[in-house]
Amino acid sequence: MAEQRSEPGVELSVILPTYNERDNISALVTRLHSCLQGIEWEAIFVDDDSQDGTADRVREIARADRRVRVLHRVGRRGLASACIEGMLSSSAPYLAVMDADLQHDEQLLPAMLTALKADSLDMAIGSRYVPGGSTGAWSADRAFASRFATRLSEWILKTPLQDPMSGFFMLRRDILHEALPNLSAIGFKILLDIISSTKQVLRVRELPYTFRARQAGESKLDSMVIWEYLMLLLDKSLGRYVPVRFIPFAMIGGLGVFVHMAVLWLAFQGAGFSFAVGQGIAALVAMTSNFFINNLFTYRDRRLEGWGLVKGWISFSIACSIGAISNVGIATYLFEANTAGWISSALIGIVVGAVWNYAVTSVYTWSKPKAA
Ligand SMILES: Nc1nc2c(ncn2[C@@H]2O[C@H](COP(=O)(O)OP(=O)(O)OP(=O)(O)O)[C@@H](O)[C@H]2O)c(=O)[nH]1
Ligand SMILES: [Mg+2]
Repeated sequence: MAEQRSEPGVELSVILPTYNERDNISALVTRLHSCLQGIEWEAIFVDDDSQDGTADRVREIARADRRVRVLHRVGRRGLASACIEGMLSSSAPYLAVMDADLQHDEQLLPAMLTALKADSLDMAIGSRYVPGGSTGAWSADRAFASRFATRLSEWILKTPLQDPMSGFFMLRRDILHEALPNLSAIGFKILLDIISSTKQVLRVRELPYTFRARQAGESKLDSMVIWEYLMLLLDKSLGRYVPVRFIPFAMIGGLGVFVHMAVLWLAFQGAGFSFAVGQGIAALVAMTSNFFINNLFTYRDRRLEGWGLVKGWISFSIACSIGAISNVGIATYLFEANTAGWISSALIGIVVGAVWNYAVTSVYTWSKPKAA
């Protein structure tokens, strides 16, 4: 059979996560062309179904430029998971991750590649905190938040780094595959996730660059980024022992007890309802508020909306009612059979109820999104 290969494969894939970045795409591709001359590269945009037509814009460019393509994800959001999927869709031996909003200095890419090859490093990182680098025109608040988050990350880091929060880096493919089984894929901090997921301490070099100001489009950073960051730290430290979502789920459950007591007090003592009716109202209010808080925080990446929200609330209420009945039933059985004292009986009942609620609602209320 005739030899079919004609062109060399790609050496470097640049992964560019996008959410509403349409007006930055064209300038970014032009800049990549000018700084990556002499390198076999491709740009993989990973777009989470942006409303502004980012994916269409990339496809338009890709029709005239085979170095460019888009991975269009539907029904999912998340910077870290987008980067992972982008990297996995590539066959290149070297992988770079870079923001698509022109804030990262693309001119650093050739130096990163040279450093990886010449000095047999595992990873090269664009760093704002080594000499010569800078965060540019950041507000004092943002600079403080970034420094604080960096300090917190020392808790889980194996490789000491000046800028583990950077979203701009290049690595060898085998490092990604080594980290893959342990990745959390939560939130914004994909570099931190990778570095803390490999068994070995990585050989890393940080190269300085200045973080540019955003020209077009809007920042996606919001206060939820802090929550997702905490979830990542929890998953990396306790995820081995307990599913990370169980922790906020149980904390919100604890909060539900206070809501229950407050509503019971209002209904029973204040409004004069019978104890049984007061209990019913209190349980319903507590379950409902727990459902909404979990939907907002614990299952933020799978949050239910519209009709899904109503269906989710019904399945959550049914599951938690069964959980409450088994909680009381088990505690009563243990206590009456003299197996445990009243405190231990009650605590065992609570734990069984909480695990049941978590397990059932994670499968039925917030099931994993179906393939689109
Ligand atoms: N695919 C995907 N990309 C995202 C998501 N959130 C943010 N991005 C992209 O990730 C990159 C970084 O997000 P930014 O909002 O710019 O975050 P930042 O650079 O830390 O913050 P600013 O300095 O305020 O811009 C940008 O290219 C975004 O379009 C997401 O949920 N999914
Ligand atoms: Mg940005």
